Amino acid sequence: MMISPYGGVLCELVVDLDRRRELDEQLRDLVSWDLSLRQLCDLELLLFGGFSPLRGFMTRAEYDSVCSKMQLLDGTLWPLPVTLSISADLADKLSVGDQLGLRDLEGVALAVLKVADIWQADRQAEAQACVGTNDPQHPGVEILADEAPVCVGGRVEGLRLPTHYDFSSLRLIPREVRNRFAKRGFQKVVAYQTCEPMHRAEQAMTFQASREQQANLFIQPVIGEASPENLDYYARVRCYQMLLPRYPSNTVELSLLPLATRFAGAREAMLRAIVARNFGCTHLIIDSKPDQEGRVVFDPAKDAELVLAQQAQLEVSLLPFAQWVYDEDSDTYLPEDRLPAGALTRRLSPEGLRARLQAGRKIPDWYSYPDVIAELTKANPPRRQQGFSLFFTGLSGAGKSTLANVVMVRLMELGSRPVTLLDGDIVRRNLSSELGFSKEHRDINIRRIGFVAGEISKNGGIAICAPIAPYHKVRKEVRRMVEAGGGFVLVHVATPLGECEKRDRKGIYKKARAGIIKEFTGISDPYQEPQDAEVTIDTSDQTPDEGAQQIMLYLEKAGYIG
Ligand code: PPS
Repeated sequence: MMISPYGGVLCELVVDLDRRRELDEQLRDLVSWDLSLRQLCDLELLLFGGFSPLRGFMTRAEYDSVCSKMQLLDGTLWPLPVTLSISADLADKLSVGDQLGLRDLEGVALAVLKVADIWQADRQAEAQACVGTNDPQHPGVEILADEAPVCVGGRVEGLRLPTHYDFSSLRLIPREVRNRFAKRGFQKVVAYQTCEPMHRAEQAMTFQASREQQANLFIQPVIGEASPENLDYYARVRCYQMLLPRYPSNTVELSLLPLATRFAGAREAMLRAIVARNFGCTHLIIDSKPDQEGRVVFDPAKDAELVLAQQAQLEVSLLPFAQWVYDEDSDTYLPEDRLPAGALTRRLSPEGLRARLQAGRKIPDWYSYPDVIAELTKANPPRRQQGFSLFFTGLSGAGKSTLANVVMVRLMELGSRPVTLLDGDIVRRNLSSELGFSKEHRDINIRRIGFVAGEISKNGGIAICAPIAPYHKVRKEVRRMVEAGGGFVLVHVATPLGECEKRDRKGIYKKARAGIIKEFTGISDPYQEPQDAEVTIDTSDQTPDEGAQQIMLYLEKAGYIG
């Protein structure tokens, strides 16, 4: 017998054709909400029953109960809130009992929510309860801080599942997966959920885990936040496909999981166990390797205890995750705790792998399979063949434009790639002429620069950007955008305020001190010093040529030029 869905029934929320016609008709007069990428993931999980027994987005009472007691209102164990944040403007237009259309990024109507509650989430308290910290640097806290506090809760009726044009044959819904398992006679199934490519170690570990449990294997790559424009994503999925023939035939299934990661440790593991169970799995292994940004979903040392205590209720066993390392003697991978004494081992960390790819160095055969290595190498050309963005940040008058111009000329002299200068003034004139200097407008300005820089980098060029960019969060967003298709180098032009003010070439500091210019960075508006700059230059004691040389040396050392 296959394991039952969590709560007994698979709650698929997509309605039949007649009801869909009715709702489509009503939708013309309904207010609607355009879902973010993360909200789209949550809705998809709800619609296809991945979050069974949930039938909609949570109300305040459900949210409070989940945060404080890890329970739904009927007492069912449920670890994490599933909420729908909306804008305050939209909330003002809604009342309890209304219907709200939910649309995807292109405006296609996917569902209708019957409003049962309009309420305010306490994201700080939620972070403390669910992620276990309020540290603003923690990825789980960062995600929650981005969510607007106003939420709408209520049951959802689905019109259709979101459309995916990428790897559509690998996007099985729980019902389809369960049917496949049934046809193949899979009863015990180990789910392996990962955000990273799989290599020999992961193959050995998943194979061994399923063999020990006398179970089959279900590889569920978590692809929630991977935008279809992210080149790595395609390579990653192709690598999973290449791995399948390395398992005995008829013992493994692969399907992509559109889950938005919450980085919530033990509670996240429980949520994933529920999702895995809804797909028909009895066991779960969560990859605990850090992702490209060093973020970890689950840390066995810290988080396993709480999950193990709840696994009887979840009816899904969490399998311990030992590190598997290459043993030279036996030419196999073994769990670290089962290595023979004095074994000669080899390891390559995710950072080590990335560094090798960036430098165009060989990936050793003992680490991965030849076709997987070829795929990764193709998707991650060495830095000298990639486009990149040089992103200067610093106060007005710090010397960003001067440095950017000198570096631009140096890179043009090299002639390796086309160079585009997106200086603060140029952008303000051409791309952002309607914007002022409020935080909101500055963030829009920087996102626009990031978008253009990302496109240039993705297509093999060099974008040199030189805005003030005073806020850390949006700088980080831009880094992510650009790194999806190229390199990103943050240069902090750290000339102190006193020096910038002393120079005051545009007379602008004087006006700011006199209050004629409001919200002026460094005087009446904040500048958040970057902690993640690749290069830091103080122009008070360096000529532009010396500063530019420092940047060129970094580019050479990091493998972008030379
Ligand atoms: S931001 O914050 O990144 O969007 O700013 P940016 O697009 O780089 O624009 C900065 C230039 O605009 C002039 N200016 C101001 N700067 C800061 N605060 C206020 N309120 C302001 N008003 C006008 C200023 O001359 C900046 O030019 P640079 O070249 O940096 O000196």
